[in-house]
Amino acid sequence: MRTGIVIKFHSNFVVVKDDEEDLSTLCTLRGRFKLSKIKPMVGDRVEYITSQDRGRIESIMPRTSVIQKPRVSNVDNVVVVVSRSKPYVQYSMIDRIVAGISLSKVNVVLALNKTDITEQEEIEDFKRVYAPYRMVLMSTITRKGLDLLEKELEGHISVFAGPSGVGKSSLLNSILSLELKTGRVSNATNMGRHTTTSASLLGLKGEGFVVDTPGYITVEFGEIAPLQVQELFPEIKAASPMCLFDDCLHNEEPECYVKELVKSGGIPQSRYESYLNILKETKKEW
Ligand SMILES: Nc1nc2c(ncn2[C@@H]2O[C@H](COP(=O)(O)OP(=O)(O)OP(=O)(O)O)[C@@H](O)[C@H]2O)c(=O)[nH]1
Ligand SMILES: [Mg+2]
Ligand SMILES: [Zn+2]
Repeated sequence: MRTGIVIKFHSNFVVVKDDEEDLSTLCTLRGRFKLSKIKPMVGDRVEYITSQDRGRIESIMPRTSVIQKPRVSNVDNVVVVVSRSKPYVQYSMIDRIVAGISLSKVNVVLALNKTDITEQEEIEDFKRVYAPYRMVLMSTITRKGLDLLEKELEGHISVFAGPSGVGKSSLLNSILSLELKTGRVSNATNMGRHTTTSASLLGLKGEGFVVDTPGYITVEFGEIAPLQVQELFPEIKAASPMCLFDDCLHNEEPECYVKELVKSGGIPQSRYESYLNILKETKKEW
């Protein structure tokens, strides 16, 4: 039995990239899968068998995560691409995207792109505000930071997300052109392109994959309880044990350590405001 990962769909087949060899195989599903409601997804880790040059998926391993747009399983990283120049992406928007992703328990990497056209002060402020996060300062034009980003992607399945115009497609191309420069072309690519609505995984130089379709993150925070919102803001969560009340929402409560930190500059004002805005959205429901 071989093990591999579903990298895309091709007609009625599932394309599985082998874990051990540089080999991609068109696979069908074992009969019982078709009867059950289980459908493989891009990103699935599978066991499969081969005969001649075709394969058959025997089992799908439990999924560690599932994201919906694009629909991919086992995503480790969401790289949130943003810029603070053309377009100037507001912190409130960045906070919303990052908090939304944190709900699904996948790891966030913040990529500040377009540093070639961004004021140094702006870059420094970004570093201060988002210090709790893994972060790459980069430019697809000068290629600054691309090596660091590639390190973050190594050995993982990653998807790019972020507002329009920040450079998600440019970034994908930059990384893939690096791949082409090293002369490595995956077998799956040789099967030719076909139009498809589903995402596919592109193999990186080393271990790891990126999803070919950038994600669009829209989130409803009405689903979560007020006390859960701080789980989405690591610096607020970290300060909360010092508040007077165990269930402090860091809003109207007295002797709130979070509010003290905001006053003294230990927690950025913008982060706190984003926290309060999301908190308000949860309130009606609970
Ligand atoms: N100065 C500068 N421009 C960049 C950089 N990266 C991308 N751009 C430019 O920004 C514009 C938008 O880039 P895209 O890659 O299309 O952005 P996107 O995030 O894919 O946008 P959508 O597909 O609309 O979501 C293009 O004109 C790019 O050439 C960068 O690092 N520096
Ligand atoms: Mg794009
Ligand atoms: Zn508090």
